[in-house]
Amino acid sequence: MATPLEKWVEEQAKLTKPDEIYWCDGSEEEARRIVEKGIKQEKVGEHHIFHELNHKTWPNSYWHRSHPTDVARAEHLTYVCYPDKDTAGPTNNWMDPKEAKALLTRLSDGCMRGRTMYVLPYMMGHPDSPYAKACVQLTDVSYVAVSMRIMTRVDKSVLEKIGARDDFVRGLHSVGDLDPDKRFIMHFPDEHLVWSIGSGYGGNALLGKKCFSLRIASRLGLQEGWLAEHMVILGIEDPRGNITYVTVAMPSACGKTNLAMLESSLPGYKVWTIGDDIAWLNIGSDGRLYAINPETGLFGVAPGTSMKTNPNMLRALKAGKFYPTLFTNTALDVAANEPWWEGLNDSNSKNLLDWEGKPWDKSKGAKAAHPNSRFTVSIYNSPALSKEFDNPKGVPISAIILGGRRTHLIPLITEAFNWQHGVFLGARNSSETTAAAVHQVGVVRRDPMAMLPFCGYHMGDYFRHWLNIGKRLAHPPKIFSVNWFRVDDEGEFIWPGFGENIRVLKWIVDRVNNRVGAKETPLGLIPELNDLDLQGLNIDKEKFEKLFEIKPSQWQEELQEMGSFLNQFGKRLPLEIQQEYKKLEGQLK
Ligand code: GTP
Ligand code: SPV
Ligand code: MN
Repeated sequence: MATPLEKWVEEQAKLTKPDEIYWCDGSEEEARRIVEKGIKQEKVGEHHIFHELNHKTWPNSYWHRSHPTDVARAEHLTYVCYPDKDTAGPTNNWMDPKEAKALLTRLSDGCMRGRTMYVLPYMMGHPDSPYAKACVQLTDVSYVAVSMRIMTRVDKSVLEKIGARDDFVRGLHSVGDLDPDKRFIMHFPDEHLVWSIGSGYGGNALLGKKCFSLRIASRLGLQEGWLAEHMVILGIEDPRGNITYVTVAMPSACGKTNLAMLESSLPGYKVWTIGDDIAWLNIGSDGRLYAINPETGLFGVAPGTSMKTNPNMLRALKAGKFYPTLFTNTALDVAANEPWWEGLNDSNSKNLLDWEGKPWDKSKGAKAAHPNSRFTVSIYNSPALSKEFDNPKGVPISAIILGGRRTHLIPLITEAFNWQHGVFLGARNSSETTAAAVHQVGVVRRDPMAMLPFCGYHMGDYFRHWLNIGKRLAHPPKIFSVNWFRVDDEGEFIWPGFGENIRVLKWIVDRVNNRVGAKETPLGLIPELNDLDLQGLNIDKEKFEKLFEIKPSQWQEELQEMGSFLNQFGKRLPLEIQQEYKKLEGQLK
């Protein structure tokens, strides 16, 4: 008798009609064969899926260009499908599940003709972890198949784990004909199903990532009493050798990967990587919050990454330990056969192909690499990988940090007065939009807990869930907000960022360990001037003070926007959040 998994694969094949079905085992040898196929046979439009880069300088690395209309997450084409719209809430696109499936069935009929259907059994989380989930993704493109091997634990042993069970997580993915009018990323949380067609890019196509591990997992977390968050997990080692574990939520392209890989500028301090994008947070039997990273790879923004800003990332990209490393929509230095992007170095090469594969003419002013060009590399290639990475229990979290990209208003660092106030800090989080999703870049939008595009259900219920988790914690983490992006009158970033962010992390570690006091402001607690270690940093006092400036007159518009954003959650907005809002409004009058 066929198992539920076999039956499901057969049904999807009947609909999508691939030429062949290939069950992946997750081995390196297999990945090499799939990459080879992407170099020689498979295409995106006119060009092949992969181009082999110079393996002397960039070991095991390949260049990939996606379709020019398909370079970022498509939030406007992303839906969550519950029988009733209210469960999705006002911040998600919604479609009735029956209607959505009818539409997708029409679009998927024969969509894999002429192609191979790869069956990818994979785990999100370490297989021994009680929090891990067994999943299967189907895809018809080699780029997605090998990306999944980097980003998740693809392994044939997952098939044994699933066995005759029916509760595995399902993902059906096809690039279709890459027509943006036929592109949809649909979620059916009640069935643990993601169905995505028409895109081969990142979060639209690697269904274990944003689709399952955030949108659907956040819903599971609500039902089961845990949190799925858009967060980095890192360990901060201090000169005494103690390691403090923290998570950091920031919207897309706001610095999570950079924080996860941070090389400290302060002697004696070191950052250990556990995750750069997603954290699953569970309450341990000791009443503390424990975090695991369900992923095994880094899918990071290339532009701005250099030996100066993020040396550990460059080391990981050149390690070549785990096969393969991918570069998507960067430029190509033809003579050296190496990837290139703005900020990597001052390339003098006259022979660059841009991300669309066209000869690059610097004088025309266009960027050579797409602003959302990325690398995909195994976390096991990171020179700073924490020894706790594979710990099935996860690591105990002492601080939760929330951040965004704000050129004005938001201080460098603020500490919440308590958990409830911290949830409010998260609820009022906002950021200037980036190229990580298809939309206008650089406009301020509200982005609670950096989860606006990823919370798979009503955000009013989500805030309530956070408040409830806090009540269940005997030792709740302290909550902080950070902003590296405040600018001076000339529009230049005041804070040097990157490796210097360790100074802010150090203050957080000191606060968590009750080593320093803090100053009260209407927004929360901020450092006493002498407690933020600025030794060796060339920053003038006036500018430094601007990083903490709070002018009530400048806050009125912000308060209004915050208020109307929160109001849309209606009766589902917890009273506690309304009270915190009122308090802040009163203090900034
Ligand atoms: P996703 O993978 O989209 O979720 O994004 P992320 O939050 O991991 O973003 P990432 O670390 O890849 O950084 C995005 C951009 O922000 C890159 O261009 C970085 O160079 C830049 N960046 C990161 N940290 C800092 C910082 O401390 N200061 C400044 N000015 N820029 C930064
Ligand atoms: C993000 O956009 O937040 C990312 C990249 O981390 S993607 O995988 O495309 O979601
Ligand atoms: Mn992300």
